[in-house]
Amino acid sequence: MTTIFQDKEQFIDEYRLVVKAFTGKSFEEAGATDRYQALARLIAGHARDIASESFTESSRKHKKRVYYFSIEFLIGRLLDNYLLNFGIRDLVAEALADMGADLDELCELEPDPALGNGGLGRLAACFLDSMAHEGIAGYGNGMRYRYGLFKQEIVNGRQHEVADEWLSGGYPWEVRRQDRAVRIGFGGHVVTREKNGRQVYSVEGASEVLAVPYDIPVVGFGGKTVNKLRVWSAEPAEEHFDLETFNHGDYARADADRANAEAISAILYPNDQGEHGRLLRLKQEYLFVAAGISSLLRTYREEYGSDWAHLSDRVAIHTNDTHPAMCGPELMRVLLDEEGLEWDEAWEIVTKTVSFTNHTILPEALERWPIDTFSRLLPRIYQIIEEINRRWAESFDTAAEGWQEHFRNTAILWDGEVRMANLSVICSHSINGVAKLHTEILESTVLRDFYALTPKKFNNKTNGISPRRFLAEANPGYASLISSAIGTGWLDDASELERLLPFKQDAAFLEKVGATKLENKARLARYVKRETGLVIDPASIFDVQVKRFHAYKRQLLNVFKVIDLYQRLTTDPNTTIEPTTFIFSGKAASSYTFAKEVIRLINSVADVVNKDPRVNELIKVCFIPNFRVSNAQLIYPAAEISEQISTAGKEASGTSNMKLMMNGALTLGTLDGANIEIVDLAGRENEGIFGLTKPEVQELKDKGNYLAWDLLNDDPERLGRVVGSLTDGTFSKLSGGFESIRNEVMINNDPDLVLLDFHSYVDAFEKLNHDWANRTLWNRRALHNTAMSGWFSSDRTIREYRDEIWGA
Ligand code: 8GP
Repeated sequence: MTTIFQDKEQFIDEYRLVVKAFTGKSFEEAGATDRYQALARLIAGHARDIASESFTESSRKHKKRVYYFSIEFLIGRLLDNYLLNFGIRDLVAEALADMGADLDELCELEPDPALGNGGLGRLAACFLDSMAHEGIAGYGNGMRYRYGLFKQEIVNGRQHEVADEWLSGGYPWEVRRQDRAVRIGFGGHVVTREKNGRQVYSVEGASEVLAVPYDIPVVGFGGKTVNKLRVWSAEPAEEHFDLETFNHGDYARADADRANAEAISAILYPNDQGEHGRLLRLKQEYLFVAAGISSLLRTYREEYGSDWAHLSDRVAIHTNDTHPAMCGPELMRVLLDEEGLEWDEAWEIVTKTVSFTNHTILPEALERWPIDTFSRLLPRIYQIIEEINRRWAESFDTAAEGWQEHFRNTAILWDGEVRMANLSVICSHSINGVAKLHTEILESTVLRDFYALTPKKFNNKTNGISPRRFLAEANPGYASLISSAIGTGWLDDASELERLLPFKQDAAFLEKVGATKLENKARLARYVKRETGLVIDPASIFDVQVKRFHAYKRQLLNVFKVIDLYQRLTTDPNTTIEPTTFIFSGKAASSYTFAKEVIRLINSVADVVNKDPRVNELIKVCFIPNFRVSNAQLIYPAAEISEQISTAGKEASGTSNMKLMMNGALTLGTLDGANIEIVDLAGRENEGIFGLTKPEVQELKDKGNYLAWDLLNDDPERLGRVVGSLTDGTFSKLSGGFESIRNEVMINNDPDLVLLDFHSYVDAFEKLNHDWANRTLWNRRALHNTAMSGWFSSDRTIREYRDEIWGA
């Protein structure tokens, strides 16, 4: 463990100096926000010192550098996390208490950067954490969105999107690196010249913007390695402030260049549905790719000169989904046009350096760009892609039967579009999925033609999560209980959590497991009360589904269960249930109407159920607005039931399933994504598994005879009543009925099989719900889940990437 302060006194001295330098005030005079800012600056300063040592050390040892390209990094708050990773959380808390301040209160003041949508973005952040922990010289490369995604507010049950001004108070963790800014060109046309008997290409007439990097330190647990995350901001390449126009009063036009350039890094697209084809998004993708490649090559040149043949021995470029797919062509462009390499030479370097992870099989999420738009915005990159595509076509044996079919499925350019997934695969030496089933689906369906050609390129890397952030930091009570039993080694090596298994027989310990859960539930209840006014009972079961809203994740199935329970409790005296609070949280993409309607339905059901004295002692429905890393850290530790109920085959992995498991929740889930591995590790008897399996879903599709109406007609009492309630006024008081949801289920024939899985789901829920009555048995299963969750540490995942993909 590297200590940055010898003792409290040293910390206090340094802290006072920073407060004074930063605010001009003494610590006593400074307000809470200034105190937070100064504390973060102090820690960030130390982190940067160690980062430069880590960098020098990796140069000295010729460590391979891993660049993780991701258009999202959902890093969450950093102060608490870095204090923990530096091993000084208690020291700083005590020192602050001596000074009359409270560390938790200061941590609460940190803005939560909204630099991601969901799973993919948070995974990237856990990977940074684990790369630093494993001592890998690993760097994030992404975008600095001024307004991030959006802030979600709920008005009359509906989601409203508001700009998230997370940077407005200043972000103490970042440092602007003007000296490393890169000019990025868009548009123009390709010019060809002859030079020394060779064709040389360049782009003329492009309009340029400046990509300016901001560096954020990434502190690994133990504090020995500090890496960095570099995020790019778009600015005008030249100051073109038009004074004359300004003096005529046209202020907006006077600064139009700035506004146009800055638009590129203004917002993150919530692009999980129907948001493709936006020019600004394509600009974002190229900007962070081109700037990142330029920046890493500059470092390489400084260390190794122009020894390009060995680039792949020293550098790995990992592309997180298809958003950085232009890494391949951009690296080709630099090697060909700027460094003068021949195509074959450059291509070998590129394909040995670049690797690719796919995160979703949903066809609507696979990126495609109209060739027209693409080639106009990025003419030289397009030309290179054309050549890659031409050579790809040429590589087929046209005498072989069925080659046309293989080519059609693998071509990069097809039907007037650039297919980014195929581009990513062709440019990469490794392609991985994010859970066992997901990788199998990639190999057998989505990318099957590629798999047939180069099976060795494919591999699985089941996702993971940071045990520091999602157990130690999020759940301090449980974490210290665990450490009291098995020591603190699990923070370094989460497989040590298995040493908790013998404590399953220790009744007193199990009681403490239950007691920490109860405290966490009380903490969440206070947060909910503060944020929404709703009172929820910590003595009830907390049943939790928190994730992005998407049809395949089936929040609708969950709310159908709640409606069914509500209807049975109010009509059938034989219905029994342990008191339960149904907790939902998550954002829907702003243009995703169906998902937003499901949010409105949940809030409308909440409005009715929570006000109905016949049931509101037994069930409550709670929607927590604006799901983000910081409130996620309050929700996971409070959960008893983890809802992971996607239609089998649709969820690539899921990661909230792992976070909830580690915090001792039991999974109520389908055999989908990483749920399958959870069951393999923890045993089916410790979870609540239900529903169709992937092969069963497949069989149903192949037969093509599923009819939602049949199910409804067979079960008017329950399913019929649930579906009927969408349009009969039961839940329409808040803001109207739910015809569109009913149509999705009945007219669109229930594409996500909500009705089909309904009964097995409700039965599995009720079984778990009744199991809760025996608290000793329940706590034993909870502890068992935590004990078996160590394999889901992102440290394990990252070691697999290191050994099997990056060779770092
Ligand atoms: C998610 C997958 O849906 C989830 O199953 C998986 O656990 C996670 O990635 C990490 O691998 N996919 C996305 O978040 C995603 O595709 N986001 C795009 C909107 C950018």
